[in-house]
Amino acid sequence: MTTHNPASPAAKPVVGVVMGSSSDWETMQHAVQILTEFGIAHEARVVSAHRMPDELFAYAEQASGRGLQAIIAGAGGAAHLPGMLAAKTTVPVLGVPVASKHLQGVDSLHSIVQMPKGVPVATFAIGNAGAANAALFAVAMLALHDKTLLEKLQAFRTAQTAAAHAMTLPPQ
Ligand code: RP5
Repeated sequence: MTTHNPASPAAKPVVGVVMGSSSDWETMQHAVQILTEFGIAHEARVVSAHRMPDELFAYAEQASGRGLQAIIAGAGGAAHLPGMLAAKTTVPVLGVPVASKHLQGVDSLHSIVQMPKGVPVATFAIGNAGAANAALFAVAMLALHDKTLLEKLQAFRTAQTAAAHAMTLPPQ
């Protein structure tokens, strides 16, 4: 298990970042970067749906009691991790489709987004943007009850808008 608690080493994680393989880290690190930037206590670990199903169930079953308020779950290919977590917990699950070698993540996207009615997974874009946006979404959820965090999120948006205003194109 890898934990990252920027707020304080003793802080209990409020967001869990899980992924099906260490090969997903290249994508999922973009979620962790955002959580770190916003000072959200979090943890990151590999929980493979197919290779360690018992740990997947245990993680989901313990999530609420451990204080997790969101789980960001990334997986590729037959990406069952987010859906199976959602089946076992009411903690909101944010799914990130990781790009796969043969089908470029369209398989991952379809696996995650096509949940049956009654067991939702909030599904984000394939790849790095999806991982970052899942984390930003978790920040927005937490900011509903945290004024300081809301101000940070608003400042992030303001800076992003300023950066877009400052964009230039090569001479035509
Ligand atoms: C999925 O299979 C993982 O989420 C990963 O995206 C994909 C490939 O895993 P590795 O073979 O790289 O471990 O379970």
